[in-house]
Amino acid sequence: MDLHLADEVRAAIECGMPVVALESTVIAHGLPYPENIRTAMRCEAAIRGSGAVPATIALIGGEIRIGLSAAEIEALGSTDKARKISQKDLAIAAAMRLDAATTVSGTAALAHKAGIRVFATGGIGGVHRGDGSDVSGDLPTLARTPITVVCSGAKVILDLPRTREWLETFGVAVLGWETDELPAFYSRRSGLPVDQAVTSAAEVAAIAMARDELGYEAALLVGVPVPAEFELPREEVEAVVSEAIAAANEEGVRGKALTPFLLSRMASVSEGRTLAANIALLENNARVAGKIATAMSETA
Ligand code: PSU
Ligand code: MN
Repeated sequence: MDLHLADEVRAAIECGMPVVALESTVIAHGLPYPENIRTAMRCEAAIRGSGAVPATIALIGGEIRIGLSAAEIEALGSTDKARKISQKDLAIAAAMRLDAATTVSGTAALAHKAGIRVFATGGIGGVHRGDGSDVSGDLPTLARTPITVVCSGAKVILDLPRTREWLETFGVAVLGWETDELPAFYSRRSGLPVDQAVTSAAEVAAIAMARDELGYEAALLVGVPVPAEFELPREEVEAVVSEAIAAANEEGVRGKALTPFLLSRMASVSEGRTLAANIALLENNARVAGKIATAMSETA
């Protein structure tokens, strides 16, 4: 299966220049139009501002694309036809020549295969609330993919303590960017510990390289808190989440439709404040990921 790398991304990988992968599910299913397109472009700009090359990943007509043009991002953000796919669906989407947006799971797998070492997103998937039978495909992919994922923790619609335990059990090391707690997406703190607080991109790069030298195959997760001015208080978030989950139960929304449903419901209930926080943390995570990728290529 060929990976189609954008020229700029291919050149950067070949010369050991820093590259940061971005997912496309957040564009196609996570944010409303037109904020999705604007945010995707701002994340790319933030990565460039940190000295790295952005590579947004998606499938177009079944072709695995590592690095999209602005026009391709625009197209992906304007259609509701792109399927949301995780790692398990990659073969299906490629063989069936589908247009598809990759989740954290699908993006991490493809980025690693392309030789990209850092990936930025908003919040990873995890163990959903309730009986725990809905567990995101993001988690098992992270447990077997040696890449560095920069995020603001897991999405707050999830059962965060169980998601944290899952990462512990399956050996995904969790770092806190200037914090000793795993961020809680819209909120800076979760009360859940990280394995190590870090204060610089060089520290993350050193840990990632030590992981590689040890031949350890799991991802390194870097939790970056949402910028303080966009933070929502946890109690307010809980109220919004409960409302959204109740609505999902009432409407019988399940499976992969659940996360997009909850995100959009919360945005309307909070009058756009969850959306503003989501956009701010995505852009900030992209900026931090760019710094980490730059530190990695300086020390490689
Ligand atoms: N983070 C965001 N918005 C999103 C997502 C993450 O800020 O829309 C997406 C990611 O692509 C993640 C997916 O992989 O939600 C998880 O969905 P699920 O629970 O169905 O695995
Ligand atoms: Mn899910």
